[in-house]
Amino acid sequence: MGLKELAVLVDDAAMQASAIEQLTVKNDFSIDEAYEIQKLSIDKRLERGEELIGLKMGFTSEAKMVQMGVHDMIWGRLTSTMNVADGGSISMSKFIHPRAEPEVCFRLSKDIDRELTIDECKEHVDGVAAAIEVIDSRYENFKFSLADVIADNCSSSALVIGEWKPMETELSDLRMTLEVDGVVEAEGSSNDILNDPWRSMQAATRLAAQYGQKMKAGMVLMAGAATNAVFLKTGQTISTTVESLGSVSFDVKE
Ligand code: OOG
Ligand code: MG
Repeated sequence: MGLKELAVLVDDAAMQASAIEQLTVKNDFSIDEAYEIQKLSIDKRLERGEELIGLKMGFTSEAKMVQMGVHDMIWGRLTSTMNVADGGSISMSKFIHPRAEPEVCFRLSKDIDRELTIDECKEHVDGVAAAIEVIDSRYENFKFSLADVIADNCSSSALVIGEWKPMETELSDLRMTLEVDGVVEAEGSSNDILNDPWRSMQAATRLAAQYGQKMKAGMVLMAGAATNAVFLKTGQTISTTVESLGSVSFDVKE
């Protein structure tokens, strides 16, 4: 199958919330080709009127790499329909087997088109926030290879961003938790994200430049989960609390 046809398969699976076999079972493609499949599938969303609202980093913590058995950093794209208001809800019927994970999110204040140093990253951000990412692999049993997950836009399916805090907020060594109905189900530290979430932003600037993806002022960047991800069930309220950044939550509806 060609890259365009593979992009249609992952896009259809996401739109219909219906799991598919891993693409690499019957197709052989490189990591660069996997990123091309991702881009082509996102282009389909943009053609339908969605907007690119930011980028996300994945596998920036040991906990995530161990949980998913994948050992390389990945990046994906976030679109407007994935954005859920803090305190809002998602509807279970639009997902296959969603999981939630606690993250830190950056808001870009300037366009970026090259790899930045950490100090430069700080000059290109005007807000940081606690956030939750909902990931929903389009592959059966949430199982994939590195090439598969990249082609599937790194499982991105929804994000919830808390109140923006000043960019100067110290991000090192902050306790991060994911709560289900108020009970802590996963716990880590902001240092679990590449030892410093700013390093995730720096890696994003490098990877985006490498793949020709512009980062624009106003876009957001999800730094990656600090802990393993937790499966969602209808009726739950999911929240994340990041020390100094506060809490963010959403409800899981039918
Ligand atoms: C891939 C996405 C990983 C993160 O924060 O590490 C990710 C997956 O686990 O399905 O978003
Ligand atoms: Mg994530």
